[in-house]
Amino acid sequence: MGAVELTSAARDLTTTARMMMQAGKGILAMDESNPTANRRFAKLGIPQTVDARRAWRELILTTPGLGEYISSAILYDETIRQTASDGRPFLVLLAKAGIIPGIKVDAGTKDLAAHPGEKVTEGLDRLRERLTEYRQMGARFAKWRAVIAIGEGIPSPGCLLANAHALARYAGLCQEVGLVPIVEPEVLMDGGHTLERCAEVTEATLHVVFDQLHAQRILLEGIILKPNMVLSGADCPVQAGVEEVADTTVKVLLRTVPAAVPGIAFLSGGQSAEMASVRLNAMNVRWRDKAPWALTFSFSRAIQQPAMDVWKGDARQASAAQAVLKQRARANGMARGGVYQPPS
Ligand code: 5MM
Repeated sequence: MGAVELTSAARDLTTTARMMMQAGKGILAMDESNPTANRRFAKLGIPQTVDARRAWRELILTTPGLGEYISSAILYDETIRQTASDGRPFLVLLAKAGIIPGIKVDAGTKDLAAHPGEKVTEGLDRLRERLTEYRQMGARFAKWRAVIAIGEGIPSPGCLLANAHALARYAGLCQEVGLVPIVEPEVLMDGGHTLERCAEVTEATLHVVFDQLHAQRILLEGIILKPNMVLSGADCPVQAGVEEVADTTVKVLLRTVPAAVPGIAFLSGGQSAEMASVRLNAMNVRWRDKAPWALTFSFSRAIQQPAMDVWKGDARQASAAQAVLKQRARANGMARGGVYQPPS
């Protein structure tokens, strides 16, 4: 067990984590790797180029008032080094908006040997050096995503352990250099499984993750957890209602996530933007007084997609797209406080 009194380095981590979890705000994930960003562009006929990716990220970062609802933004290696068309570095735009910069540092998923249908996230090689560089550039936190699929006989214990161990090793290296690790074990919503099966797998996953975080001596006060919501599989014929999703998700988290963790910031995982907001709102309405941690968002698609559908790579649509982006950020900021009113 770590010392109960925090060192000053540990206090810095906890301060950053608490700032990321401030009331009425959440985290914007804009850390899509190039293949993912290109895939989303291709669907809308947007050129899959560095310039188009830069223009999209500039549109996001110059959205007026974004910092009213966004505490922090997760960047990608290409993005953290980019500048706006007027020459200002993206990191300067973020500072101007009062948004804390962070960086995705995993190197993506690969097939896990001897485990058909399962993945393991790579990226531990040279991670210490990469984290040090990002810290020097101004990043204050990092993100690593593990992916757990639900299927016949999966996830296996070997897959859960391999992914949780990597998450914990990453978290330790982050805290060593003063970066708050966002720990993201994503149980995928793909498949025909029930809500109960998702709850069972999410609970098993989080148990192993926190066991490994403990084994690697991670300061829990200095991490943010980024889990999936507990949902019916996308192809399940019976889709759980909003309150059932909210209650099941929080009950699973209460069983697995220590109260020392300052905040939980959900991924959207392919839900519609509106459902992601409504479900987060329900969690805060129903559990705000009982949950020991902040419950907020760290959405990518559920914030960006409606705006990208308006933009479609056309500069003339930039202002309209920014208005939609701000609307989604505001909806989620409200949901963070349990005061979101969906449009009637
Ligand atoms: C699950 O993906 C994360 C949250 O995004 P959604 O809210 O859209 O589910 C997201 O941060 C993701 O980890 C990044 O976009 C990076 O993904 P790739 O697949 O490009 O590594």
